[in-house]
Amino acid sequence: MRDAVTSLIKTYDITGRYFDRDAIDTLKGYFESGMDRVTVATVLNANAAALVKSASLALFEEVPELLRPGGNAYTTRRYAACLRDMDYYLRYASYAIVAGDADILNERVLYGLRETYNSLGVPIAPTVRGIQIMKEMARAMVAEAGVTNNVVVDAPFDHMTRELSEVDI
Ligand SMILES: CCC1=C(C)/C(=C/C2=NC(=C\c3[nH]c(/C=C4\NC(=O)[C@H](C)[C@H]4CC)c(C)c3CCC(=O)O)/C(CCC(=O)O)=C2C)NC1=O
Repeated sequence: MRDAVTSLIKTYDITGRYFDRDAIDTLKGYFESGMDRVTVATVLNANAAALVKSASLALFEEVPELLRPGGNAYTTRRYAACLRDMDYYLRYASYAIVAGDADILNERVLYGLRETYNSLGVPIAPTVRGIQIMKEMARAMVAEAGVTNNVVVDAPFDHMTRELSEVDI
């Protein structure tokens, strides 16, 4: 698992180079946004349960057939699995925000996920929509806490969206 700093070191070490201008700019950007990252993680931690709950309600309002017989979130067990997945996405997003790197998402969340979803018939499009709804709600919450650096908030949610949506070849 890598963060912004270890990723950069790895890149430069492979070619045996000292940090150049670009590397220094990357490091500066990471450290300058450091307090924002910590604030965002704090807000997400404190509001995780409420955020998952309201995001899932919004999702089921948009896609009500998920909860109907034949829908993938139908039955208490699958409903609970769906909310648990949303909570995974949020918790790992908070880690990735602090790390400033998507590596943890690739390694712990996304690896093999599409295959699992496909084999269980979990629909990807509404899952992605759920991730986007959490992003929008997270943005609003952190804005109230004074953080307007949307890039920091958006990055992990958008990364998961991109990777999950990728079409099978
Ligand atoms: C930490 C990394 C991690 C992730 C991401 C993860 C996801 C994950 N979600 C699963 C199932 C599931 N995921 C969903 C989710 C949904 N169904 C819907 O209709 C909605 C669109 C959506 C919620 C937004 C459901 C309903 C199941 C159960 C499917 C089934 O067993 O039939 C499963 C299959 C095993 C199980 O049921 O626990 C995995 C592995 N597990 C992990 O360890």
